[in-house]
Amino acid sequence: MTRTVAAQPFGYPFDLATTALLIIDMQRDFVEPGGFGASLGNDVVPLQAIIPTVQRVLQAWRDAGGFVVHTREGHRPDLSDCPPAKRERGQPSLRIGDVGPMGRVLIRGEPGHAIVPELAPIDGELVIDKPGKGAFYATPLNEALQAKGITHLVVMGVTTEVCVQTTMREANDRGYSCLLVEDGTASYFPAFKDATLAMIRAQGAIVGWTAPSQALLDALHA
Ligand code: TIU
Repeated sequence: MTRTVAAQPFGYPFDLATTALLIIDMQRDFVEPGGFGASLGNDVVPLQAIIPTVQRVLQAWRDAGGFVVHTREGHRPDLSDCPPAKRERGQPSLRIGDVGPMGRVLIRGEPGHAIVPELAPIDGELVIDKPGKGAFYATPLNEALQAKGITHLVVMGVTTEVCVQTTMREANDRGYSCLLVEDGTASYFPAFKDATLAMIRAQGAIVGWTAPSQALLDALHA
């Protein structure tokens, strides 16, 4: 059954059986004080604010029987998958691998690396650990989606212009049709979020579509 979301720049048609809900990096390291995002000098409040919306969409998607994928940005404890250029970038108060209030920053298995409890994955959902900003780089994501016959991705998460946009561009080049949930994504920089939404849907959905969560929920319940 094909459903259509009232989206921009025009309707987004999808079939639940061939669409995955992709939730990007809703980890404590990005949305809580003392994590990676805060160490870069950012205010995490705008990111925390989307948790209830992401939770509402996630619950509706689960109730409808849709496939869910969560991603986590992070590195192995020995940092062998962290390019020195990434670790050395900027002048953070804590670098990747340093010990902070939520354990070693952006390291797999540490408390800060975990997805926030409100959005914790459940049995049957795929969790992809990624060393980069894009979820397709150096991960088994594409193969896992192909094996399930997934052609469409509904995307939420943080941050809009970094890991979300990078992942949507990677997905678009691999042939996936992507919808970004406007109030299910956030940036430390509101202007960057607005610009990203505009550039994604420009030129006739050159990267993908955008829609408010209510439009997606309406299509799911139709
Ligand atoms: N810094 C920033 O905006 N984002 C990241 O480093 N990672 C993600 O977006 N997940």
